[in-house]
Amino acid sequence: MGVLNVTPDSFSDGGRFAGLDAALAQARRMIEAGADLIDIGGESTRPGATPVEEDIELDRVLPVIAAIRQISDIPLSIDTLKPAVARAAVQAGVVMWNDISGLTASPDSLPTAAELGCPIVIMHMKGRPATMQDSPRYDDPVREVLSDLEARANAAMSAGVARDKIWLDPGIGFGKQLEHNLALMAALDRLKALEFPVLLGVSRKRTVMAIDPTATDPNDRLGGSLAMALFGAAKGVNAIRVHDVRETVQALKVWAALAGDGGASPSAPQIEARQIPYAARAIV
Ligand code: HH2
Repeated sequence: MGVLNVTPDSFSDGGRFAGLDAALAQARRMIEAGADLIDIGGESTRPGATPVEEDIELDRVLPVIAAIRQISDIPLSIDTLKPAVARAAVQAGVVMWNDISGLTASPDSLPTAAELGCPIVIMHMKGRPATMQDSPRYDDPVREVLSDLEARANAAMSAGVARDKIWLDPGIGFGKQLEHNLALMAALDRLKALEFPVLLGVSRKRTVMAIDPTATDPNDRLGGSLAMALFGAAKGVNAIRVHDVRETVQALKVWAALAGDGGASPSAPQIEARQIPYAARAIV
């Protein structure tokens, strides 16, 4: 899943793709680089971000959706907290709703998800972007995140969302410190065991800087992002949300070739890694 932020203030690429031409050119690059899905966002959710008004968000994302629909049939997802934005995006041709609040941001979120009938990413977030990194605490991060995600999936199904439309995402960096993120990465196979497809977003995140303090610039976090992406693939995640599509696709291809052709018989997670592109296509 390639990230297309049409925002002035996203943490790693804010302002770079805010204009229509730049956004379209970036979409083209990601498609050529092998993205299976493009996630369009019109509101930054970086730590400390302030929310944007609905009409501003719509003005940012709808022209970009329309322009991409003119040049490609690549599946698109909309990264939004707002049910009205999700609905307008789906009417414009988007096929997936990526909601970092796990359908908790508005009382309309659950009924809208059921009404739209498209795949939904339910991500775990503790708190809200403005304050989520103000010393988040967990007694047992893995148990708490998994049980929250399971509860949100159950709430979605009770509201009428079909089970096979639900994706889960541990929300790396959303109300979590380094030790929480590392514990969740190590437990991705336990998340997979809930039997929903899993999306992982680790690209250029502060977790990399927490391990390599020299990587203060998000654009200097590619090595760490690739390490986390491959680690997630080894644990069987079904899609990986990334800014650097070409580099990530290359890393996954080389790793899958090594896993498949290296002599030893591939383990179950390695076989799943080779199916990542197909998994995303099949479910969308
Ligand atoms: N991370 C970001 C935004 N949306 N959605 C999902 N499902 N999972 C994630 O990990 C995730 C997400 C943050 O990254 P980015 O979009 O690059 O930054 P910003 O929120 O500043 O626009």
